[in-house]
Amino acid sequence: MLESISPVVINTDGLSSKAISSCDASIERWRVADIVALFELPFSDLMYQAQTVHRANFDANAVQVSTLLSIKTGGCSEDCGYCPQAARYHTEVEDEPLMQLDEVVAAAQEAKANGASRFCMGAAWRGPKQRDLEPVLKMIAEVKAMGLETCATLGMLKDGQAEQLKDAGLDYYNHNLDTAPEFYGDVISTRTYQDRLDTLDRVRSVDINVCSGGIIGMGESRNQRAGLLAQLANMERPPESVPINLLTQVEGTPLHGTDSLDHLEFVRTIAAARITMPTSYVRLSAGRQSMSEGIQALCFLAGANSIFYGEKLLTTANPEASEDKKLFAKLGINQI
Ligand code: SAM
Ligand code: DTB
Ligand code: SF4
Repeated sequence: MLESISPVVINTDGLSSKAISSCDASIERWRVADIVALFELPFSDLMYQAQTVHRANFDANAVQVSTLLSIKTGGCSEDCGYCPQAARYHTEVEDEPLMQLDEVVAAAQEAKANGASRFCMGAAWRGPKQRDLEPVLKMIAEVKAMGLETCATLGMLKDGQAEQLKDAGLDYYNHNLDTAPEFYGDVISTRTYQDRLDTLDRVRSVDINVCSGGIIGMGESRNQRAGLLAQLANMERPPESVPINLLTQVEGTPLHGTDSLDHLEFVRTIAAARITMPTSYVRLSAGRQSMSEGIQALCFLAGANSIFYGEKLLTTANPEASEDKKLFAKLGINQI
C-alpha cells in the first residue's frame, strides 16, 4: 500500500481538500483511509462532491463513447478468475483466430457511423508475440486513418512493443490493475501486479494515453475498492481514462456465483473515482446490461463520462446502441 504523504481534509460541507506538502507540491497522495472516508459519506454529500469536481473539470452533459471489438477471442493462457476467455475455464466462449484486417475496418466504419469517437481493439492474449503484433499494427493504422481515436488492449507489453504501437498511431492502451494489490492474488496468479504496472510504465514512456481501471463486485471489501482507486490516483500521472467495470458473472469462471454487489456501492465507487481523479475520463464500463436506467443515470451524476457503445463488449452483452441513444436523449446527454 502506498504511504500517505499529504492528508485529505474532509470539510464540514463534505468537500475534501488535499493539503499539499510545502516542499513538493507535485507529491500528492490519496491515502486508502481517505478514500474509504469518501465512500462512507452520506450518499447525497458524496454525489454533491463528485458533481462539484466533475463540473469544475468537464462538461457535465457530455459523454465520450467508445466501441469495443474483440479482434482475438478466447483460448487465453491466463487464469483471471472473472474472465470467460481463459482457456482453462469451461465457458461458452470458443477460441477464434485473429480477425482479418478488412473485417476490423468494416466494424470500425460501422462504429464511426454510429457516432463512436474511439475504437478499442481487444485480444485475449497474455501479451502479443511479434508475429501477432504486426497485423494489429496494420489494423491500428487503418482505423486511425478513418479519423477515429484508436485504443488497444492486448495484454502485457514487452520492451519495444509500446514504441511500435505508438508508431502505428495508437492513441490509448487499456491495461487494468483490476483490483487492490491485497486482493489481486485471490483473482489472478499467472501475472503479478508489478507486471501490470510495468506495462503501464512502458505505455507512458512512449506517450500513449493510459487507460487503466478495474473490476468491482469480485468479493473485494470496500477498503480494497478504495485501494484500487488509490493505486490509480497516486500514479505520477493518473490514467487519462479509468474504466470501472462491474463484474459480469459468467458461468464456468471461478467468480461465477460471487455475492452480487449493491449497485449503489458501484455508484459510490464511480463518485470516489471522479473525486480522486478529477481530470480523468471515468468510464462506466462492463455491467451496464444488469443496471437499470436509474442506476446508470446516477453513475453519470457521480461523474462517469464515458461508456462502451454497441451490443457487445468482448464476449458478453452490452445494451443496444438504440437503447443508449434513448437514454442519452432522456438525460439530455451529448455524445462526444
Ligand atoms: N487480455 C488482455 C488483458 O487482460 O490485459 C486484454 C483483454 S481483457 C478481457 C480486458 C479487461 O476486461 C480485463 O482486464 C478486465 O478488467 C475486464 N474484464 C474481463 N472479463 C470481465 C468480466 N467478466 N466482468 C468485468 N470485466 C471484465
Ligand atoms: C475494460 O476495462 N472493460 C472492457 C475493456 N476494458 C476491454 C472489457 C470488458 C469485458 C467484459 C467481459 C466480456 O465481454 O468478455
Ligand atoms: Fe486472458 Fe485478458 Fe481474460 Fe486475463 S482478462 S484471461 S489476460 S483475456
